[in-house]
Amino acid sequence: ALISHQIALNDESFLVKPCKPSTLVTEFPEVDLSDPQAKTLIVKACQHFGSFKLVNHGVPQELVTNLQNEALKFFMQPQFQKQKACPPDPYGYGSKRIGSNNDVGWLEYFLLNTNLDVISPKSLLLLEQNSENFRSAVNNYTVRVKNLCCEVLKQMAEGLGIEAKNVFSKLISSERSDCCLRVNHYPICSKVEEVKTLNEGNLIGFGEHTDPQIISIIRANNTAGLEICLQDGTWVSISLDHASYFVIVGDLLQVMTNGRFKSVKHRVLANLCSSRLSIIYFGGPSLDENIAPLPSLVSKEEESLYKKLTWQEYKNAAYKSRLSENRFRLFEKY
Ligand code: GA4
Repeated sequence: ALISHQIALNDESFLVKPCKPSTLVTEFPEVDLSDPQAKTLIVKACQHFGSFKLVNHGVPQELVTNLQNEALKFFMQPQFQKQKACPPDPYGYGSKRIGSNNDVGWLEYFLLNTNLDVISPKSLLLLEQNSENFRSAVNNYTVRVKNLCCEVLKQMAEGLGIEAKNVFSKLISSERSDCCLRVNHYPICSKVEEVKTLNEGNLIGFGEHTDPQIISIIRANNTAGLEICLQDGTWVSISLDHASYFVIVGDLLQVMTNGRFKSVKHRVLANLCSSRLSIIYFGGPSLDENIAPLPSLVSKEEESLYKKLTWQEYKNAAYKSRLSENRFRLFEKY
């Protein structure tokens, strides 16, 4: 069980951002990675929902539990300890503020580069500030989740009928790939009750956004909170058991598949009853990688929907934008 400390409310009720309630969808694509049909199901889910649940993924529970425990120990520390790697640049420790454009949320988090070849000073500081156990928990987990990420990306390529089945995965396994690990801690929010009884909707833990990278692989300790936006604009909550992953298509994958896969808008609601800890691995290419629709996915009759940008160009622009902004305009041709 999680023991959660409370983020002091004080005059910070500006964090309370009511939003429309969501519906619960029980039928959501779940892919068993060991199923021979997996690649077909993955492609269907990415076209339709931009996301899917993943079971039988082969990542040992112990690696996840270790990282969760180390992360909790980190978050339980007094504020001044955690703030050694604060403010986030975007790497390091952050609390209530997301990005650099005044987005706020009911959470605290840390964000690290996972590729030691291109690691940032703030990521290093955060690793050094913690124990050897913390570092090995982070390292052991990221090695495995990166492999999983590559496996999923290979199945996507196969499912799309692309001959070179490593077109996507090679971007992640490249020496200078820009991958990162984020651990979000959503403390219990006592304001939730108040807002609910006023019937104003819910409180935002992490506001709506799409992920700019290629792919995101999420694991959470708590079933409630995560929601995705369907193509018709309705929000549905995703119930995740502690052993499943949730995979999200990022902006770059939408571009590379020329719009076949949808980079899905998602958000997290704050919770009244229990705190939430989520671990997200973001698979991104190296900064100088050119991203454009794959030629094999643009048939003669079909037009390429997006122009070419390097990940660095897109990332810089994305990090200057507001969380909920539609960043695709940068890739659009007209
Ligand atoms: C969303 C996905 C990842 O968490 C993240 C986020 C980043 C941040 O927290 O600094 C961003 C957000 C994310 C997209 C738009 C910009 C950048 C906050 C923000 C307002 C680490 C990422 O890569 O992009």
